[in-house]
Amino acid sequence: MKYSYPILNAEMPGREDVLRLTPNPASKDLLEYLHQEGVETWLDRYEAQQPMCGYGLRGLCCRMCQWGPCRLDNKRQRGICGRDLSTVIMANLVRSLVAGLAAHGRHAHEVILTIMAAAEGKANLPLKGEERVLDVANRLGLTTDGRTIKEIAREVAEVLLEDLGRLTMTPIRILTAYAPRERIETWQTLGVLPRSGAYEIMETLHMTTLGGTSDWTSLTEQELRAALAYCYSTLFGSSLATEMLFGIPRPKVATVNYGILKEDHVNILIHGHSPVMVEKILEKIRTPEIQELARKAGAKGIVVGGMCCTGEELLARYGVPTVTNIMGQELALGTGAVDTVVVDMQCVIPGMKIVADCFGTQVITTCNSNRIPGAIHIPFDPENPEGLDEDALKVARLAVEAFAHRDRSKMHIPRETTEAMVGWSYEAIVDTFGGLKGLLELLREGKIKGIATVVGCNTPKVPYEFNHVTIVRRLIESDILVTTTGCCSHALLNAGLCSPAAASQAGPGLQEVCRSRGIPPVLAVGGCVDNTRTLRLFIDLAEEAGVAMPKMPFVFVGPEPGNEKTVGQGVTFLAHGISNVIGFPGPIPVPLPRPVAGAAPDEYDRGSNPVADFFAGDGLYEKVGARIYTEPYPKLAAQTIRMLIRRQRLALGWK
Ligand code: BF8
Repeated sequence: MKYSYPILNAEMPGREDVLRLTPNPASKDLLEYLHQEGVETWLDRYEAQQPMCGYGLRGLCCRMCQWGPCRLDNKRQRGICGRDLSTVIMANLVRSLVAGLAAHGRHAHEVILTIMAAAEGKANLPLKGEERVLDVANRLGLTTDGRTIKEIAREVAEVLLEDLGRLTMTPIRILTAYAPRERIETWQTLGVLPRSGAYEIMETLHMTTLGGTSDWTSLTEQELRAALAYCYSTLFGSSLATEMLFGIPRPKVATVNYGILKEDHVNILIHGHSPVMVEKILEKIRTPEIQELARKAGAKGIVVGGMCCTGEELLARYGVPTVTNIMGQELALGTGAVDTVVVDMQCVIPGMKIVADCFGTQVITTCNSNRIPGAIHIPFDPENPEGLDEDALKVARLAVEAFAHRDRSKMHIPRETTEAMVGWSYEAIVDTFGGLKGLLELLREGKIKGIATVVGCNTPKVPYEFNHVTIVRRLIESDILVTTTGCCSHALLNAGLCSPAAASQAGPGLQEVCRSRGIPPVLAVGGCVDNTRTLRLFIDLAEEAGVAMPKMPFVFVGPEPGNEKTVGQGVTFLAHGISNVIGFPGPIPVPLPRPVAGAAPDEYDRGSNPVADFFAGDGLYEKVGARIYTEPYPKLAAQTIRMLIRRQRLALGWK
């Protein structure tokens, strides 16, 4: 590895490391091609940022007022206002968690308002997820008899909206409806039950501004409180609302990877997180009018490909092929074969537009929160949804018309395509195993040793997608079933690990389980907000086993942490008693072992700081029964996960 960071006890890759280790040949091919062509990507900008700031890397820079910025270290243990080191680290952490909460919250808000518009007949959208509407209504104790599905959906949407924005101390109703009793009691004892997503954002910013709390432990409590708001108001809010609108996904076979793009077809990429407008755009693309328009433009057909979480929504529901994730978005456009990219909200990096401009790719933005200079803007507004059909048709027309302007001399499409079985909603997983009892039995008898949910973003701090794929290969070899979402799932989909054929790479127990059911050892459950599907599975399996969640053989793994949204995912699972294994040190100083002066040469002080000790030692563990393990080397990370699962099984008396 090219860049050594002794302060983190870790290294970061250089260009050669990325090209050598990135597992998808298509990514390597495009990274090399774009470099040769002089097209700038994240890899160039990442190298230009080296060496990175040691204060920022460890969360030691305080920028929460205009007295500073203050950089803290062993010599300067307080900022100008007197704020101490641990308070600065925790304030930075909890602020990034609520930034992620805000992002998922805005996503949930759009989908919930769309349900209201659909229920009131303002938007031409059928409520395809009747099963989910009734299920959530029943859990909330709402009256369903004698009411239309639209009336019930409207009332459920009102509850979801209130959970997002309530300011009074009424517990989040979705939390009360879905969280296990044992956990609710734990959170009540800890005093970390949240009010709503919006309230916890306000309270976090309030607590951490100049002259706010100087007790870092109160920020660890706020971290848990905000994570629970993040989980039950924004993740559940987005995931359940999307299922109410568009239905619960079911397993299906699809083809993914860069090779789905075709030279002689119109190629349209959809990108972002909220699937509302793209559902309509997809509907329009499939109409005879738009298909005919493509033929007239000289195309043999239309390919729609997905990126990031919007891509995963369409993949799960309709088998629409996906191409790549956040760090692949520039590469996908670098094929020179994309006529239009339609983006909604989040994880759309500005670098994408730079590459789009190099290849003449048309960019269409559809969300007022995510504007890009030079893009065509056709926004969806759920409070004024009447124009949705017309706008979606406009986008479809523009996307197809762009085919005529493509510069064919610049096309470079890798040939790789990969088969995958997708659509693993909570219900699909449970049904596949013949109910919770069936899956629990496989866990008890050890054919499946444990379940790891391996999720999250990419980061340039590890070789692109290398940690995701290496860890998961090792886990399935050890009979650990994997669920996945987000950018990680794109890496695993493209690596073939979500195909039933990947059963051959699994250990004997998992292999038998997969082969007898015709399923893959890695289940792609959807976009990041659909981590709720795995969480519900963990909750219900623990309940079925009659065991508290922290005792179950489950692990949360984030091999390539990147976005602020990822912080809340990890803390959500921690709050439920599920330990985290993280693939690169987060913004907390890493305790570094040092020889003890005057002692024997093999005697080391293991090093410590209060915040790292809290998360990785006993502080958090004593509160919720889980801790964070950080391991940047993926084979060692897999070993840690296996060790955690083995320990849990031994304690449960499962062989
Ligand atoms: O929500 S995994 S980079 S795409 S934040 Fe973004 Fe991270 Fe990718 Fe979807 Ni999730």
